[in-house]
Amino acid sequence: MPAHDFVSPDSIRAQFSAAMSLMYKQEVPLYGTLLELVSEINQQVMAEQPQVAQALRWTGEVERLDQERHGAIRVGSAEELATIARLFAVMGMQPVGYYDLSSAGVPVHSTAFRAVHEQSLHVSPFRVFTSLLRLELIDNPQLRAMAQGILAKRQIFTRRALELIAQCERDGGLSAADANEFVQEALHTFRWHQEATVTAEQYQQLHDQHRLIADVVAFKGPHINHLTPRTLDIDAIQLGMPAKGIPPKAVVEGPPTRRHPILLRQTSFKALQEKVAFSDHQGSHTARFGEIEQRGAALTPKGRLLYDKLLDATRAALGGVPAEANAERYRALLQETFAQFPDDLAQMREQGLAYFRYFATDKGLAARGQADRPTTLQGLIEAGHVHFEALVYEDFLPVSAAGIFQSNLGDEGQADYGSNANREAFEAALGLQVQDELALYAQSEQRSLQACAQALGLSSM
Ligand code: OOG
Ligand code: NI
Repeated sequence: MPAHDFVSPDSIRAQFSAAMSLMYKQEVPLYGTLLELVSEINQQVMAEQPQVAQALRWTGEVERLDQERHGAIRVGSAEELATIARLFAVMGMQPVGYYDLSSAGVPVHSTAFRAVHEQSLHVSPFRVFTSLLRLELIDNPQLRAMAQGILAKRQIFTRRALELIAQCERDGGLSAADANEFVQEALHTFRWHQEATVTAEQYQQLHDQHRLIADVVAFKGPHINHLTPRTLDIDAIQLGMPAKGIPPKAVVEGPPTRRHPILLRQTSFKALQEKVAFSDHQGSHTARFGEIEQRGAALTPKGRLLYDKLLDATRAALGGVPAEANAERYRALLQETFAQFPDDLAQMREQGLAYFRYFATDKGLAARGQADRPTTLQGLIEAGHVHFEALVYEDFLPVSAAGIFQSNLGDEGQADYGSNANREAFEAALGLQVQDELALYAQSEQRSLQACAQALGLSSM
């Protein structure tokens, strides 16, 4: 088939993201309710805060907002992870970043599969936080062997999905008909299966070691455990959830409320109790939950260092884990500590704290031929020839992710695995190196500077 008859990976991803959302709405009806709330709040923000709406129009995010979401899965073996990477590659999703969750008492390490170029992200920003279970952190050798044995027997991909992945790798793409079929086949991997692959007693043993281990090992596949829409005002969501019958977790993870949001703020609601058919009798399992997020500026290494420092200082001042009892104090401490992080785009830019996108303004375009116009970036900005907006953060935060895991695993989910980051082992399992998210933001910023210079007829700025 000639290459021009292939559908773009970006459109396969957009299609898959929509199909996944539809499936999850059927599986977890509260997700549908949440989508309604998010849509109401987003419309309200767009109407009442024209500066927010205007910024989203500059960056084009306004067009991707309604379909923006991330999901999360947990796989059990290196083979599963490597094949998931091939499946996501068909949709133009690559592994970005390494997250160690062992230091937070969760025996997994993770990456985010997502598109990497701003044009692709514009078509579909769909991302999947993907965790690999670390059986090597389980100290009970019998249990480890049992888990390995169970995982070795399962096949989480349909035969047809595997064929289409191989075909895409061989030919360099998929036709529209094959892409449709691929989306349907790939969905099966992420579906909830009521039938467990283990006996009730095996489930209990796995569960006693860590609830997450049971969630990964006892089922036929890596069911999607949440799907997260993007809101423009997470505080309004947190306040609005109870009235819709959705009980939120105690605190919002991430930075505090700001005029100019940075990184990522997230909240979630508790997992569902679901009926499970073990190979011998009936039981139940809590796996799936809901989550909402608000995205803000991607930070430079300097900005990220400041964020991490201020978050650590807040937690140290709290003297414990944020929970129901100290939620209000945590919120106040966070707000107070983060007063040190400038809440002004121009200052954030001048201090090199965040990445930006640059746009030639009408005034700048009109001044193209003029000999006396400024030629430095700063000069062009001051003259109103160049406009800038923050580059949106496309990734995740390890401390927040740990908070999301914990809030859904319950207190018995706490365990101590020390600090065991092992990026090499993760990449060996993946069969690829994960990309450096900071380099991706820097490249995106650079491309926007070049395009801006070109539009203004300057060789550089
Ligand atoms: C993933 C938790 C992390 C996020 O948004 O930070 C996450 C999981 O529970 O599998 O999804
Ligand atoms: Ni999530």
